[in-house]
Amino acid sequence: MKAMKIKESIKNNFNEIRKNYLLVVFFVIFNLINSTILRLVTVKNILSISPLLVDLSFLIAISLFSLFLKRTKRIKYFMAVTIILTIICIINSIYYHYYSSFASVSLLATAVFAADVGDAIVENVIKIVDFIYILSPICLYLSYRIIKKRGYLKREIKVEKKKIIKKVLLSSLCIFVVGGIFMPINSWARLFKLWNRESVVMSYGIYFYQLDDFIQSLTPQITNLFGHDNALKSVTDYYEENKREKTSNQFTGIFEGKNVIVIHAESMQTFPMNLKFNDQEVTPNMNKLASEGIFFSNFYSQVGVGTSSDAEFTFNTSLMPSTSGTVFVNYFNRTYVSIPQLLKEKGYYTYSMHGNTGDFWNRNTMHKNLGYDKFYSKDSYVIDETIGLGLSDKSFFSQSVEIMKEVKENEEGPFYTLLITLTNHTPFSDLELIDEFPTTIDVQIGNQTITREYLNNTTMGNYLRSVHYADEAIGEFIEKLDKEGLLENTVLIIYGDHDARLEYNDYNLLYNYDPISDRILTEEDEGYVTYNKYTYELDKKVPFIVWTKDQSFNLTVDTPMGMIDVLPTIGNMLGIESPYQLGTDIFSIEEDNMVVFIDGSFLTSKIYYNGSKGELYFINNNEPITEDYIKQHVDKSSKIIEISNNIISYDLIKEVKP
Ligand code: GP9
Ligand code: MN
Repeated sequence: MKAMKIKESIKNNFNEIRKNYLLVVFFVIFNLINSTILRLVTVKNILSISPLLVDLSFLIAISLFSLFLKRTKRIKYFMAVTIILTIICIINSIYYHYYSSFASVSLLATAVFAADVGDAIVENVIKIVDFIYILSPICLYLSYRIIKKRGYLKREIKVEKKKIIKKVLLSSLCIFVVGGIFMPINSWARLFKLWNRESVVMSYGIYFYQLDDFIQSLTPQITNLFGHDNALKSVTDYYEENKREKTSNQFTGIFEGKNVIVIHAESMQTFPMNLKFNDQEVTPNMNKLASEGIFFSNFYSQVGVGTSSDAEFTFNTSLMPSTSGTVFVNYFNRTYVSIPQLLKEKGYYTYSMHGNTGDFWNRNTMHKNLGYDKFYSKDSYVIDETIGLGLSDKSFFSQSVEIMKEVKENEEGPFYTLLITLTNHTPFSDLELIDEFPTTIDVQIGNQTITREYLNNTTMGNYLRSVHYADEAIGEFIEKLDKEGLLENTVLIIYGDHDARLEYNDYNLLYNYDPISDRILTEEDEGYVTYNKYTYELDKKVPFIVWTKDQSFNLTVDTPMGMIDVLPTIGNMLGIESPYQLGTDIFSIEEDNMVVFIDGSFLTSKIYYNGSKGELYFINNNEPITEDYIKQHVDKSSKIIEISNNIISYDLIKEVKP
């Protein structure tokens, strides 16, 4: 009997909606299609029920506001909301191609830089699929025209607003709760922490994610009101529980008092260092430095959406990038302890050089805050050769040597300088000034030698050609430094700032192209090189090299290492340390090291753990892994991100004295 009644009421409600709220139905359907397409092209979890239900409940809830408008006016409301939701889908679709994450309102402040990397975005990031979403407002409007023509909107219906509001809110809530049942346990925590944007969209859909992000983007202003005391306690306790003993090792103080030259190598990854084409190394100069110096071959940059600026920040402070916005733009006014400051206390003159505009990533302000005495940006250079984003590396380095000569003459004491390169930046398409670097492959078929195009004129081939140029520029730079005596009593440090944002298929082409059959091998083929989403992540390694003319080390360190470990590691060599450093001196590690990524993922020498999907990838199969090992590392990676975020968001270096 009860079932009959429920069935009857569903039928009546359904008829009422069909008769009186068809426009709402179209509004919900077309926006639901958009959010589903977005998940299809990004996190690819289109069959997941929870985000679909949460999106549905969100759309039903916001359709409620239309009730307060005359029926003939409602289309304006629905069109306005649909256009906003469509723009959210388009922005996130484009953003995901480049960052493999979702856009944040807190990044609006960095949108000003988009113009400078415009070509990179247009050529490399925007894809046709990003504009499918536009169909949604168009279809909604066409549907409106059809039902209007049928006289559907003429009849004014008497609604008991209170009753309808109750019904709509109740159904929206029920749908949300049902969606919640299908979510993983930790998805609720992730809604609040929001470092793992992918997993939030996978559970809650894009609309609820963006609402959550908007509320959280007010964090910098709000948290100082509410979360401060908890954050202060968590950071104080952390440094209490993790007191760093003074350790020393064979590298302690070995570079104390030496000049320091740091090269921030744009988009330089490690895998090209192992490649040769037609008997030519892609990176002969980096390879020489790596073989003579200390080469950290299992090194990751740990950047978030701040890319270059995140790399600089973590390199200099041994803190993680911010999970909401970027430090250089949103938290530039906080107090930090950084390498330039620490070296200045030891009498160094510290300066930075970069051929791009000084406002890019707010460097004019942030470099001062990091303790550089001077920042030479675009205005300090003659822009005599432009490639890609700006001044070419070869011209930048050549002009920088002149600046360095002048600084050496005029400034007392040792110097610390950072040079940020630019040419090797996505989309690697401005190549006319870059020498050819054929990535062809010869193959013997019968008594014929055939040259296959292989990577030529592909994204991977263009990237390797651009890397070869960047390596040549570094080689020329070192020669000039040596000629000017600027390598005497000097240590050279080179790091890749982040991966080049190449796609999975770019790597698969590199590893699985078969010149004999002139096609890409698949898992069924003999000779197939296993390439999956985890090897793709592990390939994002960047080089970290420490080299001096005064001494050969011939040392390769394959312990997993992150940018966060740089200050502790080179600080030990230079005789400096930050009381806030969250990383570890790699030469003081007894067993294994853990590299934490900004979305909660991490790797050790045994496993890679994907924080978004909660999945494990075994790097070292012969080592049994316990549940406890995983839990310990998951907790530790969350703690590192939480403490670093708290220090940055609440400006706690001013208050906490470890
Ligand atoms: C911009 C250059 C590149 O000046 O550092 O920045 P990125 O796009 O790599 O963050
Ligand atoms: Mn960069």
